[in-house]
Amino acid sequence: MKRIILHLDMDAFFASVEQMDNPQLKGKPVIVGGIGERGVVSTCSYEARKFGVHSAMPGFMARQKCPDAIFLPVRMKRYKEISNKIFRLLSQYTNKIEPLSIDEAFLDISEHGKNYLSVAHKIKKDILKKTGLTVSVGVSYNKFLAKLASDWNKPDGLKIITKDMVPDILMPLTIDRIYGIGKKSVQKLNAMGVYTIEDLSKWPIDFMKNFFGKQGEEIYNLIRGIDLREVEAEREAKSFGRETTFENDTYDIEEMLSYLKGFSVHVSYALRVRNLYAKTITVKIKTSRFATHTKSKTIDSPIDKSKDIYKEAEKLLKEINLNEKIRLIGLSVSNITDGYQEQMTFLK
Ligand code: TTP
Ligand code: MG
Repeated sequence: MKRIILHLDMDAFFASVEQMDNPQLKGKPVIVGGIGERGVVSTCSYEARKFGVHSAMPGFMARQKCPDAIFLPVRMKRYKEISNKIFRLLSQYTNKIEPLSIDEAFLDISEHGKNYLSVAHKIKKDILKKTGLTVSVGVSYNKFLAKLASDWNKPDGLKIITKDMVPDILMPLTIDRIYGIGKKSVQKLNAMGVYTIEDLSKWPIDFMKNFFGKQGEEIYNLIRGIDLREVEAEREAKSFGRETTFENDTYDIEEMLSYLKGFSVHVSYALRVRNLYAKTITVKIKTSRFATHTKSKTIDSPIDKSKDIYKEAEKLLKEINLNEKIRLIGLSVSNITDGYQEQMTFLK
């Protein structure tokens, strides 16, 4: 295969994190969300799925289906933390990562050539070792097939779809599995006697275009295993920052520092959700007479934690000669890297 695309999807993500954090919950039906009269289920452990519970089901229904289930509140912050950890770990394998959600991503690992299977195994092992969680991985030569593959034998799955497997895999699938065909189209097609990809594959391309409009050609290709969409890594940000103008011009260094502290938290968050690090920290001030001063520092090891960013910003501010009142203060970070590779080269 020329292009190697992985699709990763964590298994029962929120519920697995809860089971990980509280091992007594392992092997038990755990439902995250769905608490309260009007709550809906965010997700549930595979043990609860056996009873027919699933995401988006109203909590009262989930309780009827699985009375012994343990209901837990959603701890988003914790799931994000683990998600960040996973994305950071993935960035050790490639920087061609397209996050799709908190627990799902496409990776283009073509650069690893023939070793793709060992890379897929390694990623699974690595995630398990560092987070205690299992992931299902689909491997193929395009996005559509990779996503199909990751869903193939969940949980803890690893499925490869090669070109020669395509007709056998695709033909029997129901048309709702095709990316881009909505519920209404499925109903219409069913009414026309089209249920499977095999049924749809009998349509000539012009008929497809007529029925689906602009998307017709894309769907025509998809059901033949052709999908040229690239893995779109987030474009690299050049800098992140924040600034504010004081209500009253000030000499008060403590006030300025408290702003810098707030900005550090903001900037750190912006970096961490993107799994990025910064090497240059810049503090900017504007005086009451509108003179602008900036002071920057570039450090050796990239950082992303608010505490570290603040520490540098504090030093920078103290280095600026403040002989006038200040009307504006700002903090930014630049020289952005995806840190891990950088840090690894330091270790060599
Ligand atoms: P999914 O990957 O769709 O589900 P999952 O990881 O729980 O289970 P699977 O093994 O089938 O992949 O969604 C990821 C997380 O997103 C999920 O753990 C909880 C959250 N989520 C919701 O809060 N509401 C929803 O309706 C869905 C589908 C997911
Ligand atoms: Mg998942």
